Amino acid sequence: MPSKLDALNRWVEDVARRTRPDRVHWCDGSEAESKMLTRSMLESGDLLELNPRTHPGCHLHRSDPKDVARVEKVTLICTKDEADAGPNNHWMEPSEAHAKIDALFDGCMQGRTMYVIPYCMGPLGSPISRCGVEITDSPYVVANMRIMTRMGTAALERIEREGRFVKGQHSIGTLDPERRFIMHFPEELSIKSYGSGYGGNALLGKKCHALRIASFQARSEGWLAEHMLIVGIENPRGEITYIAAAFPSACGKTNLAMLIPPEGYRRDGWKVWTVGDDICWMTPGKDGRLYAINPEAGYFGVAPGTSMKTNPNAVKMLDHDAIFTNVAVTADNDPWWEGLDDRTPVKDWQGRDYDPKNGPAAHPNSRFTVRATQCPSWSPEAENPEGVPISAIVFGGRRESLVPLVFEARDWTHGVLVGAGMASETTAAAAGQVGVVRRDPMAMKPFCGYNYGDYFAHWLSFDQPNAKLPKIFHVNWFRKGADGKFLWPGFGDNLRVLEWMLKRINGETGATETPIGLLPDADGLDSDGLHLADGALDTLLDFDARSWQAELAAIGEYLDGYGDRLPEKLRAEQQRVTAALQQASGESAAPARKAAAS
Ligand code: GTP
Ligand code: SPV
Ligand code: MN
Repeated sequence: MPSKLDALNRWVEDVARRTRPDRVHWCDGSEAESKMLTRSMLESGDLLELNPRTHPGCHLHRSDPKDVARVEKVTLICTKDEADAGPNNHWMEPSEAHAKIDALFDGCMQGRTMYVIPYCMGPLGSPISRCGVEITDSPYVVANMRIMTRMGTAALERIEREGRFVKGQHSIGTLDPERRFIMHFPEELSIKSYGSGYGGNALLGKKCHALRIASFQARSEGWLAEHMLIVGIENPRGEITYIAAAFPSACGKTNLAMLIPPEGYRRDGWKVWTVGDDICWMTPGKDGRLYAINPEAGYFGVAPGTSMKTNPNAVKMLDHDAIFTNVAVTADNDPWWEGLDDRTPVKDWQGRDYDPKNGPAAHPNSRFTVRATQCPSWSPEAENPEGVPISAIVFGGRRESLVPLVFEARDWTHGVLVGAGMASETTAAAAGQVGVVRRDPMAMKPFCGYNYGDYFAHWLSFDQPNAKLPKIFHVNWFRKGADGKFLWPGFGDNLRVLEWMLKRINGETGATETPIGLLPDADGLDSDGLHLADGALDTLLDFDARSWQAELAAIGEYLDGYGDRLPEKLRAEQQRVTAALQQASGESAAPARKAAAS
């Protein structure tokens, strides 16, 4: 009798024929398998044991020094028609792409084991979840996929029932940056990645499947696959409101998802629940609201800057059963990174004796991999097959000037413009220059699997008569003062901003209308116990019509790049805001709000 696994078996045989591994291992996700893999990686040096007393079950992996982040210029979307990938993506014609990468895959697994990893993105019993199979020759990838996804026998059983899965083929190859490609074939629901063992390049369930392929599927099926955290905010009355937030890589998603309320708030009974820290799949429910699941089962988080002060939940979840990649180590063989504490490491991320002359001890994109359930604020709702209802969508980026701490979009269409016009300073999460402001609509620039023009139209299409859509906000934790320091304390104190959003959602507070959206009134934000510099709050909530005119012009020019794929409605919205700004700056030589230097 033909089985729904026939297609899978045939594909695995085809890949093995091409890559010629010594062995093929089907991963079952068991404890015994994990122990066996860890043992062999300790022998090969792929993993190093960390202090078993302070960090039982924790290991360090040092990646190749030229393989430490996502590489966008070799990340390709291979659609038949180049226009379907859009100017936001690097594109290659599918048959040319297959030929190029298949040549690299030829014989590349000789002497190695080929692992077959069946996985499920999302709770195993959720109708929103999707399965995939990753083939890889990296045991480190297997160990990470085991933490980051529901991997093994149960996923294989779901694949057998559904007969449907995303095919992901990966080899570390020779780790030569010149022979590296991360290719996506959304029309074939497949991924081919060669030449990198790092994060989003190699753990194919994450950015490749759950964002690039999934966003493409989501468009045709009427849902959204987004680069967003999902967090539940519990107020003193015990009501939990769920928020999804899109910030670009290394701009604060993990931190916001695990926030610990400031002391006064804790005393009053506020609590934060972590559903997800990086990816969110949202779909309209019968009641018209958007329901979200976190397709992942673990966190692949940025280490530097994580401390008992900034993110105590993260520090607490990292003292057992975690993988650390490219961090430094202390004399006690504890993992260490800049910002953790005031100890001095002995070895840097490359295993050299630590010398500040060589730069930071931990790589700026060094990361931890850990099971979601290890987080003290982990929400059991992360296993809810229906997902959680989303009451607010938050966009945000790193902007040292111009952009206020928080504002609210007037409606869904305006919110889509706010998301589409987002920009942020680049970070170490991707190879290339750091600190350059670039447009990063909905924090999806590196992850949207199709033309952004079509993507904006898809977002706009959710505005249906029966829909109960979330309110849309924009935040900026990263505004700096004249002294170059952040004006806002951030981290736990970000709850003050979330509280304002909740009040707006519940109609419990007014707001100041401006052409860019609704800003908190002077006394709108609870700043009790905050020790802000003189005038800091004014600057943080400052709106300067003239500077925003230039920003809207830049957004208009950027959107024009999508030509006739850009929805007319978004263009009209940009023009509406532009006209309002023109009027505002004409009306007042001195802007309505106190303008502080920024
Ligand atoms: P990816 O995993 O790359 O998608 O990143 P992310 O968006 O989850 O970013 P993460 O929360 O790991 O934060 C990245 C860096 O920003 C860390 O060094 C944090 O310490 C820092 N950071 C996070 N939140 C804040 C904040 O509210 N204020 C300031 N100043 N820094 C922050
Ligand atoms: C990001 O860069 O947004 C990450 C890390 O979350 S990676 O998995 O490498 O994409
Ligand atoms: Mn991310």
